[in-house]
Amino acid sequence: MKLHHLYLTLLCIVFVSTSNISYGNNISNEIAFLNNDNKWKINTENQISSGKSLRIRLYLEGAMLNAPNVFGSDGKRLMRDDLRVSPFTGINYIPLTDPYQKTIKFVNLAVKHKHVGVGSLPQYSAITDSASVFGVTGENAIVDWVFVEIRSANNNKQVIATRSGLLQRDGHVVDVDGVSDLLFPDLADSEFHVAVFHRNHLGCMSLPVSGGDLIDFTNPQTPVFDFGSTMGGRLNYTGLCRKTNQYGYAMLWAGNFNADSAIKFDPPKDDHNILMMETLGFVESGNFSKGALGYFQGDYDMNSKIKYDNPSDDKNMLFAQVLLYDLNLQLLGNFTYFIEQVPTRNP
Ligand SMILES: [Ca+2]
Ligand SMILES: [Ca+2]
Ligand SMILES: [Ca+2]
Repeated sequence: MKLHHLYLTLLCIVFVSTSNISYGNNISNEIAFLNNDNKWKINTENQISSGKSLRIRLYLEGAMLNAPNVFGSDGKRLMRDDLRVSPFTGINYIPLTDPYQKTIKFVNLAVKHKHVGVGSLPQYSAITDSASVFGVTGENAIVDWVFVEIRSANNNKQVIATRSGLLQRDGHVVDVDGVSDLLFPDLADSEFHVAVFHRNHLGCMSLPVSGGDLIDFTNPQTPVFDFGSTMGGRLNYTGLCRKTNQYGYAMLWAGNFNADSAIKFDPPKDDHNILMMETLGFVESGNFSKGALGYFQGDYDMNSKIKYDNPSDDKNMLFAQVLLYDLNLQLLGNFTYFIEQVPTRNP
């Protein structure tokens, strides 16, 4: 074979093999493609037309507990950011990568928070410039990671896109750069539900929105889904998607340590057990009242410490949450109907 024939043959092989690579799969044909190094890249030209950046705002009850008299530029109270700067050590305990794809201590967060589409890709799952993201103080300082699902407007059990984002002290949910609105590169629908979740709180879902306006879960007037009286018996969940605090803010319910869809104190599948396991695993034995510092599921008030024994312990906060729940009229410690007001998603 002559040399230029060999060259042409090689060229053909290269051409055929590259044309066989699936550029993007069906998830996101127009916006993501496999680069030569086999890493996903986003085509920024198409990103603008096919994706959506959403403005979402929410409060977590745990981070709002005992929040100081510090207010954002719009006059609303800021959550504490004790996981970013521990009041005990000054250390940041917030992970640099999406915790919803991992097991945190004893709880596999990926069981409930399953990514679809491009949501789990590395560029959407990692904080690359941690010094700048975690260096921000004030209203835009980072509180923790949250998980956001986009659900079909026609079928509120169907998840069509997901992202993990960062929560700022003023409640804004931002991208992994700590600043931008949360981008859903593969969201093409014009109407959808937005469901927000946190690893130790109960989630909440909006009614259908177009994404043009702020989706403000901190405002009790924002229309959200609840089961109403469809669960039968005397249970009426109307208005119980979120908890409203003394300042009139709506917040996600704290105490869901095992990251399922209910808040429970007594077995089985109770949240109390997670705090016990974390305590046994991480607190110096015989010194339960000292607690342990870090990024824990049983940290009800998100103060960077799990504490089992009195005083100001996470166990009693959980117990009080269950006892004082609006529908727990008999103040039962083993109340089992404290459930997340979000329909169970399709697998
Ligand atoms: Ca903000
Ligand atoms: Ca739970
Ligand atoms: Ca705590």
